[in-house]
Amino acid sequence: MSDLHTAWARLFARSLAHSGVGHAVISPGSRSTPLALALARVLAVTVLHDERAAAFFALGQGRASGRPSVVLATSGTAPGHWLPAAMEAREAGIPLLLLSADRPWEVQDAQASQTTDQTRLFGSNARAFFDLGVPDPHPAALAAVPRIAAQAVLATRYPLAGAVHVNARFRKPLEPQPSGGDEPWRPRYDAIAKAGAPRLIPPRPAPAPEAVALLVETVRAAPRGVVVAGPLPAPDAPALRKAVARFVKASGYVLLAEATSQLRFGLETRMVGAFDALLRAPELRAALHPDLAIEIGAPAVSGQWLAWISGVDAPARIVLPGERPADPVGGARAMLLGPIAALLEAAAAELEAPPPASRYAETWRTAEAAAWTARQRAAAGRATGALHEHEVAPILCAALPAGGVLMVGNSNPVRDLDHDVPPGPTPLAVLHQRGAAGIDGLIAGAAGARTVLEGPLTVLLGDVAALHDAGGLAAAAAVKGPLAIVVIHNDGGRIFERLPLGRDPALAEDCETLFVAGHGRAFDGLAATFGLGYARVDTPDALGGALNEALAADRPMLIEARVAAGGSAARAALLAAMAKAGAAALDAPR
Ligand SMILES: Cc1ncc(C[n+]2csc(CCOP(=O)(O)OP(=O)(O)O)c2C)c(N)n1
Repeated sequence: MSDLHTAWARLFARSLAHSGVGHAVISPGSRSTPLALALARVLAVTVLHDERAAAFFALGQGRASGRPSVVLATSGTAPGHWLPAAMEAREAGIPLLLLSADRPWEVQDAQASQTTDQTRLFGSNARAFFDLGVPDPHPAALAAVPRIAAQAVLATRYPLAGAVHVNARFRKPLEPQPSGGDEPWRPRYDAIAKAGAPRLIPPRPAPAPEAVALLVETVRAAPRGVVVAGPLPAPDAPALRKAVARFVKASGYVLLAEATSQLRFGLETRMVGAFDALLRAPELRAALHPDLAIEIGAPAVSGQWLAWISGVDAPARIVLPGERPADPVGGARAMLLGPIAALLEAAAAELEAPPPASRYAETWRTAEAAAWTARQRAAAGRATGALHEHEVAPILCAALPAGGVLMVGNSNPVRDLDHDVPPGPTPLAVLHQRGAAGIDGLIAGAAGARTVLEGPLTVLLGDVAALHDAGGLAAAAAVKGPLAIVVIHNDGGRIFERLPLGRDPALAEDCETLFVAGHGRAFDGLAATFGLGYARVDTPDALGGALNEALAADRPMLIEARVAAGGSAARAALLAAMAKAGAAALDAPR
């Protein structure tokens, strides 16, 4: 009797732990038995049946920590549910390790139960694929196990971050066996296991001198400039904040920071948060036209910015996208790849003395101040006592404790944050799912993030996104609070009302039935099924109260924020008021 499969799985699991993996998310199944038992002995484990939610949960852990978690599932359709998380991991550059158990080669293509082709299941959505084969006592095979584990972990981050797939085959018996002394491979195995996994150290990317030179030269020739910060990873925040503050000071540029950039909150610098509103006014576009725009991170969420840079009056642009190219509208003068913070630091060092405060920066500042004042006034004028969609994000940000973390869902919530919450001095880490901009897996992702964070976490998402991730509520139920799941319930996908489609009266009915698709559902039953705290609120005060409760609770709580109808019209009016006030401020004597 030999217990090779147990030893093999333990060696692999221990090697993952040596290589920096801290968490495993396991979806129960038989074929994965040796790996489940092995992972549970060395890693912090969460068990989730829904493999789709499990992968998003692990993705959320990687998004918040920058370290890959391993997801384990049995053979058959189970690993197929990982695809959306793998796609997001690739597009957002988040490390994720997908470990599928499989049946041995001899039963492939033979109609064996729960058996299908799992090799390279994720195609280009996996950064790498490793076939671990069937446990094999050959010394070379044993020695390869720790190396493959270390290499798979490395591949989640280098050369480009994303999901990595490892397929591991097992023959029965799958359970541990009493070893009856028939294990000639054991001494060699023990030596290999004792040595641990090899350390694989990737090169550290440094900015290319010619990239720094180009940046410095271009900035010197372009005194009126902006830095536009789109989505950036939360774990990079400290280095980014320092570098951007230094660069903005040295260049005299204005920082246009979206909430997902990690720069909008907690950075005392020349900052503008209302640019998506301001760029709606043609006279502001003219007055604020820069000599140069430096884009950092993923492409901005702002529709107005994207429209401006793809139009005939597009500003000259240089893109610092990080490790992968990013210029979907085209036309950038240069793309400087590599570490954004280091590039900006190096350029700032060469730009030397800060230029005197420019008229250009002052124009932005004036328009910014006028826009937020106008928004506040217009919002106050709309207050009715009921809860309005545009009130949710400000109430939420006000309730977050210092050092709080906010995860923001796609569709309107990510835009609400930019439209409703001005930049401020309190630091706030913002987790986001902007890689492939799906509305899927957001609750599961937030639950995963909660397990690797110290403080409370709040996730803000729409009602359709919340229903889409109903399976994610099981993930929420698997973690401790405080985790506030705030669902903006406007009964359907209201973002579609704000698209040209939604503004065409001839398509009004189609928009409602085919796109908004109101459902009239409530969340109390779902919350009860999963044992989550629950509150339904429909006033600003009640929302504030529920948030305070959720942020102090030891279990996750779902807050169903019922907002008044007409949120899309209100949004249009608020943005128009901001743009109008910004434009009027240009003419006012200064
Ligand atoms: C996985 C996935 N399916 C579909 C979409 C397309 N989509 C974008 S927004 C949206 C509606 C979202 O509605 P909700 O979450 O209620 O937010 P709201 O639009 O009301 O802000 C849909 C279906 C998507 N982005 N991702």
